[in-house]
Amino acid sequence: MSASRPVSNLSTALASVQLGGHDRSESGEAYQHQQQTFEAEDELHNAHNTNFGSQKTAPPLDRIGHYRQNMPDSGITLFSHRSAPNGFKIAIILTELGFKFHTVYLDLQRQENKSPYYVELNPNARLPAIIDHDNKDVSVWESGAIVLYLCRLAGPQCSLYSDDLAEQAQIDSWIFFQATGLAPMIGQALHFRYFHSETIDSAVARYVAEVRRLYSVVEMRLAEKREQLIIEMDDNDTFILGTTPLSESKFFDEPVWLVGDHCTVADLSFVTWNHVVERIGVNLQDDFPEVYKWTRHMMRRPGVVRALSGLESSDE
Ligand SMILES: N[C@@H](CCC(=O)N[C@@H](CS)C(=O)NCC(=O)O)C(=O)O
Repeated sequence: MSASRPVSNLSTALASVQLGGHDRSESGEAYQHQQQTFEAEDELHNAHNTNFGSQKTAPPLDRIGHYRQNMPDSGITLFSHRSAPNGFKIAIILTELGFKFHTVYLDLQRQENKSPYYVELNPNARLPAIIDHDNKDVSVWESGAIVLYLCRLAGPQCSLYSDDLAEQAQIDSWIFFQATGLAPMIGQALHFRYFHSETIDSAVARYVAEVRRLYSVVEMRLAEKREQLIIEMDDNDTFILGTTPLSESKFFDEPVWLVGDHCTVADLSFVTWNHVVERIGVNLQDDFPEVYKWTRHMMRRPGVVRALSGLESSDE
């Protein structure tokens, strides 16, 4: 690990990342072709023991295969990418919960996510995925599922979850909303704005409008939580709810959270995505002021700062 320079550059590096599908590469054909053009690991055709079911001949050993032969015997491995919001989302949760983990950054230009050794871990060939070395090297994929796995792993007292079933259900709802609603829409908006082969204004407009609609759902929730906080806490005689602007309450800038009265994985799952929406023309400060304040509060947390710097253990 080299601890001297930040490797996270979420908003600027996104320009070089393909967020969409990859046509013929989905079949693995392009991956194979690509690997032949890179000389780096071609000599590593040695015997190896990674399990490929009934397949008699294991695929040529690439960087991921090699890593899997030499894995740590404790802690967690996170497979990520330097500009993947979903990968840093998991780094944040791992860091906040105090798990020991090691990050392997995949090279998407080299289609390392299509490596058979990676697809065996994550059949969807996307990032992130984790391996839990303290639990029979089980692999978990889909960022929402990873978040929930980590909460369970942390135990009933998990500081970022809840021990109340009703609150758990609410936290899970926001996690699913973020992973299956918001993130894919931002991904599509970025794709049509920056990467699509032709300019289709109506597609950009459609996805940006949907992102705005989804952020308004979050804004509404946080605004309700703020109103509730002010009603409960502001005993100032000069503050009259419904008459005095909320901005005059001393609780106007206090942190409020999606569920309950403390920060949970429901909130933290949004941080990295809130970072990139500026690139599709969504200005959180102007258009979604509660979302903006909420993001700023989360960005001040030491665990978030550390995870976003990418300076925890990595393979470089
Ligand atoms: N629903 C998945 C989405 C995963 C996903 O699309 N990840 C992006 C990075 S944020 C990726 O792997 N992109 C590479 C590619 O599309 O080839 C999750 O939440 O884990």
